[in-house]
Amino acid sequence: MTHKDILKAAGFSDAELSGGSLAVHSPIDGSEVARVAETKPADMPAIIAKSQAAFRKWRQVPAPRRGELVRLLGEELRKSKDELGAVVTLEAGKIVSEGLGEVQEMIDICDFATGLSRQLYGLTIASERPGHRMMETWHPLGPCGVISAFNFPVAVWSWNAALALVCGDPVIWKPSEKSPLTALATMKIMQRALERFGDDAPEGLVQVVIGGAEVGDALVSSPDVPIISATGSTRMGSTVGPKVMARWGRPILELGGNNAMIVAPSADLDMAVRAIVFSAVGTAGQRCTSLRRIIVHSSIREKLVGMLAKAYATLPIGDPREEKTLVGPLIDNAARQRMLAALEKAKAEGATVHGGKAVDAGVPEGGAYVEPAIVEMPSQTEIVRTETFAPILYVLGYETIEEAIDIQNDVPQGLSSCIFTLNMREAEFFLSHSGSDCGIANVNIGPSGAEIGGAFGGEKETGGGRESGSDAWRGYMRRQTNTINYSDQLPLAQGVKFDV
Ligand code: UN1
Repeated sequence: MTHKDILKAAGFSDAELSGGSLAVHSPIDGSEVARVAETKPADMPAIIAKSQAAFRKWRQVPAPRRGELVRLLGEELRKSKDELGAVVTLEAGKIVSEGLGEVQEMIDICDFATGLSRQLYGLTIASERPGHRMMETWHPLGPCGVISAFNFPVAVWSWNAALALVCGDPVIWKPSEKSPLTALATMKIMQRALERFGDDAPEGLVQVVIGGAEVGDALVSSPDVPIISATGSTRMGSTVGPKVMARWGRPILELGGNNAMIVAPSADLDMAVRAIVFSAVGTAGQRCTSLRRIIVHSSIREKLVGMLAKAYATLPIGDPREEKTLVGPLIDNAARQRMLAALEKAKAEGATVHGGKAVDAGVPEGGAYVEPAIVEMPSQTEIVRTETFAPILYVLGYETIEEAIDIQNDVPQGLSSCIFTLNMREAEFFLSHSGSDCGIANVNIGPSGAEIGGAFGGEKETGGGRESGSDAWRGYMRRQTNTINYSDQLPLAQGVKFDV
């Protein structure tokens, strides 16, 4: 299928794809596939006002009914899985199964949120006063701005949107400027769900805004958008977070990662190698959760590096639409330049680099293809502590498990982590309060490819936010503590006497 056919199949008309001011390029071959219209910054106040008006209606719709909308979205996504997955491949350069996997992640969170719509539970709390009852009620909070990144152009929106919608919050989505088409294609699917749902859904319940910093800033700065869920770089988060806080909004931040795997002497190395390769080179190393560091016991370091070098030598790099391909392109040439520069820096810091060259033969012309790199480091230098969004895997050695955990934690980021070991003491120590300091810590499984059922996010420069499963829904609601007196007395808490 040509680029045009893919976009047609996703429901785009020629008019939608031309005449706009934002040029969209496919990382597959660097070609321009569309020029989409951008939202005027001057229109943002009206868009936000529409969302506020939708909020006043939507919060009155019972939560299980709100869940029905999300259920329908899940149904529509099932029907359009192939078409949307293909747009993800076209616009983000993901291999076919990862493009489809991303849509599956959307379907999964819709199922999760539908069930959740009947489970927005609050506590009942024992009151210290006779004839009193205490409880917690969870109420909708208001419009939720979602700022998403190119690397998970649709799944991350759905984690936020599915929860926000069942929680009673309208959604305004600002996708990455690099991936507006996947967002617009998703909105077409959302529209079909809204039409089937009927009049209970107010106009403006789910909106998308296309554009750059100015459009994003309108959301970030508006006190009428109480929740801002932003995914992207730590640099972006360090501007967005304080701005949202300064106007007393609630930021949910999912920023950079620098995810490590500790490989202990007892590790099942065949399994470890499979996990390493998937998480280090999958999505061409462009996941927040991509594996960036291996911390391997010195007794098995040489053996593991040998096994990895062998596996890396067979990696099919190329057109992500071809079934055999495992490593597609980087998002653009600037990303490739950043990778090459990071490798140069690593060399200057004492690295031995395997692979990591630009690939131009046997791949579509115009795309930024690279060989994934294995980089042996003498120690955890500055470049190792920096997140480079590319398939670079740094290898570090260790002697004791305490040392391994110190190295693992000694980076500014705190998203995902894992250990490969068959030693129960090591595994439990890794998961303990003295172990990994990350939001995600796994045993005998890589750091990426998390299921939607768990809370997703991490500490330190990762931003502290949690999205997706578990009780992440609480981030989209306001908690109200209620004390009810059903007695004919007015006793004060803490036994205070204040008789008049
Ligand atoms: C991201 O890279 O921003 O765990 C999200 C994973 C995916 C989500 C990654 N479920 O790799």
